[in-house]
Amino acid sequence: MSLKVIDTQCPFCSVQCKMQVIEEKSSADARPVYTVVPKPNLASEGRLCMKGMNAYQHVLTGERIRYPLMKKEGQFVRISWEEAYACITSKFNKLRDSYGKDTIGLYGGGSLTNESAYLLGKFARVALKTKYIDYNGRFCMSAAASAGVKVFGIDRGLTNQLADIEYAECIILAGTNIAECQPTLMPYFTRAKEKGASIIAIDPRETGTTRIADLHLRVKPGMDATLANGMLKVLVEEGLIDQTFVNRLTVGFDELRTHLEEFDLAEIAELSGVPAEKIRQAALAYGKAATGMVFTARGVEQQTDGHMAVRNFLNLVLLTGKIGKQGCGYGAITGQGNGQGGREHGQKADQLPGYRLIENPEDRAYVAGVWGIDPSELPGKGVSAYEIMQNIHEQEIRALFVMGSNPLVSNPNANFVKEGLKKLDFLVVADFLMSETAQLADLILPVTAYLENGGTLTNLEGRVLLREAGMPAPGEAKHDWQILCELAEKLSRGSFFNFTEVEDIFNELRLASRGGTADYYGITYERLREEEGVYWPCPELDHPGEKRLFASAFPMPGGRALLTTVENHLPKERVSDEFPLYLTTGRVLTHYLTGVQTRKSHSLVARDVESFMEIHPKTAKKYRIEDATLVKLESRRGIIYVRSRFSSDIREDTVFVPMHWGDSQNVNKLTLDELDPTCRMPGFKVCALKVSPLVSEV
Ligand SMILES: Nc1nc2c(c(=O)[nH]1)N[C@H]1C(S)=C(S)[C@@H](COP(=O)(O)OP(=O)(O)OC[C@H]3O[C@@H](n4cnc5c(=O)[nH]c(N)nc54)[C@H](O)[C@@H]3O)O[C@H]1N2
Ligand SMILES: Nc1nc2c(c(=O)[nH]1)N[C@H]1C(S)=C(S)[C@@H](COP(=O)(O)OP(=O)(O)OC[C@H]3O[C@@H](n4cnc5c(=O)[nH]c(N)nc54)[C@H](O)[C@@H]3O)O[C@H]1N2
Ligand code: SF4
Ligand SMILES: [Mo]
Repeated sequence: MSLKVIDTQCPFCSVQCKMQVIEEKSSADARPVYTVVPKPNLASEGRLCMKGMNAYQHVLTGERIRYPLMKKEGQFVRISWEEAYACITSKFNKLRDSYGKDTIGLYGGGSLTNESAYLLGKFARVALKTKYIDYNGRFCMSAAASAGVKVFGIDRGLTNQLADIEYAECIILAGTNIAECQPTLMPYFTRAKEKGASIIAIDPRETGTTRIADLHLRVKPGMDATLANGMLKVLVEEGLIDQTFVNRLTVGFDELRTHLEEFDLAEIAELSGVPAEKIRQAALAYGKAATGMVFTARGVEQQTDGHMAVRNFLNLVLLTGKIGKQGCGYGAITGQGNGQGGREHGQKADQLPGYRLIENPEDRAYVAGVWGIDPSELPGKGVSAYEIMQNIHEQEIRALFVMGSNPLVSNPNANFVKEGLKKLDFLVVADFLMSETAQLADLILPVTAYLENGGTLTNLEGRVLLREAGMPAPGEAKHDWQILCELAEKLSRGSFFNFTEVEDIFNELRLASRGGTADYYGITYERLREEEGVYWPCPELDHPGEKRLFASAFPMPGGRALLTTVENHLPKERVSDEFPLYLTTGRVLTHYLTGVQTRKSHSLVARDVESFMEIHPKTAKKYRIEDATLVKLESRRGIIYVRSRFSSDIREDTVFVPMHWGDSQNVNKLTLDELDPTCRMPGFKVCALKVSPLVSEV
């Protein structure tokens, strides 16, 4: 019998729970049996959720892509890496000769390690010299990240450690479903509750998270900024302001106070769908508590006013001075495994490593210096993820290189996106499973998965963690970073990508981020192996890493954070006689994002095999819909078919559908492609919908 123990961390969400995968074989040629055990660590404290427990299944499945595949007459056929690289270079060169450098677009993801994300950004700017690069984090973190930068001067998911949560006397959970999306964090909140904390949840429906709340504000989809205006108004009127903190560490209070005077609480109640008395109760509970924390996630952020909505929640934090000390702070609950690091090192259209800005001359000069190029060679900023899809439609972009995302299922208005992707002259997808987007590709490059691919990832606390590789690559799969280095060589830019070890890339990233906002300079692989992760910013080798931000001031002019006046914004698409219901979208416990990985796991599929629509029984009755039957959902952009699931816990004007399925159950065929004006986040969480029973026509 042989036994192999692989120390790793879960590939899914931002908690990055540490775990061990144990491979047992009764004889040399017997089929291995796998067991997963959690490993104690500072974030999950040794817990694993159902997805982590089963995360070996999709990696060890027979459905892995093992060889480069090229589409010939509609079928994928195996080719060699040499052929694959030759095809890419010849297509890219031809297209660039005809249409210019910006004809190639790159599209990355928040599952990539810091090293691969960094290298993808560098590959775009140095190997291809295109301005068009963006990533799926645009749909995930952009509202909270842009709000954090504007208000605090820095964006890091949580401003403090998870360990601080139990010291909060009042916790606001706005548009976050931790029970299903970061389940191993729930005990932090239940522990706070046991110590007497009151919890306020803001969500249009009841979830495992709202169930632990003392007060649940069942907000109308898209009306969080308005609701927050109501709470702010109560705080000011009741004098629950930390005036010393406001005077010393913020700007904009007088404007905010005057702005709030214009609002009427009854009107806010009407607009937001939350009774005035409940708004008051929530404001009083948070305002009167000695300590408190506010968390937001995609419910508040994936809106066409997501940036401003988050800023209004930050107003709550700042007016009450509840930040920078134990039991106080703000958290944008990061989503993907490396959602945090993936947004710091240059795969976003306007960013260079370390959160430097591509349009800032000093930042350009610094990074160009590290990369050994002239700053004038760096392109300017490109456009956001969905705008890349729009440019593809207009054939401004004719080739797309996707690494670590499934844009066909995760972009809004999926029918439009599919039409565009089909217009491309050349689509390359680097993945380890056959995603819906990969099916449309001309060329698929097989990559290694988390068990085989080492590198660093930064969890939701801003803690950088090292994940070591534990298995050999299957078939001819290569690491993402390896592909980028080899391709750069073929494009005659190999001297800038001369890396043989992933650690060498990290060491260059450390330099490139040095002195930037997300400064990783003091973090080394050696430290990561010795310590249980290191928080950024960490500017020097002997720096412990910043566990709690803003203890004395904000990295803003005069050390002061910015208060914001926010209007009562309405969703971009309103209900009508034809489309009478609101559709909101999100997640369930068992599946992850577009489901490419979790739909390959038999244990997870056994729990949720298909999509569904959560609907209030009263609403269902109105539209002649029975429980557990197939229904047709239609918006102004598309149609999907899912099974109904009755729940008296959802608002009667709202229907919820998860995002984890493709094709005829791809909820993004319905969603609206209006973008937030500041951060370009789509409004995934509201559009107008029509529901009808699916009856066969005889
Ligand atoms: N099981 C599981 N876990 C995951 C993921 C997954 O796919 N599956 N994905 C990971 C990723 S990348 C992310 S970004 C996170 C996402 O984590 P969350 O943001 O917590 O997840 P969502 O389900 O998208 O949305 C959260 C809640 O917002 C509510 N909501 C909808 N509309 C509104 C609104 O207008 N206002 C308010 N206040 N709430 C609203 C929904 O009902 C839902 O309960 O989860 C991470 N963890
Ligand atoms: N309607 C609606 N739409 C949404 C959302 C919503 O709440 N509602 N949420 C949005 C959010 S928050 C997010 S984060 C996006 C996510 O959207 P996507 O990025 O499209 O989601 P994933 O399913 O994670 O796709 C990742 C793909 O990369 C592959 N992959 C995983 N790890 C690696 C790796 O290390 N290297 C490479 N090369 N490939 C890898 C996987 O097999 C998978 O095919 O969806 C967004 N779309
Ligand atoms: S999905 Fe998230 S909470 Fe669950 S085991 Fe993985 S990292 Fe931990
Ligand atoms: Mo996300």
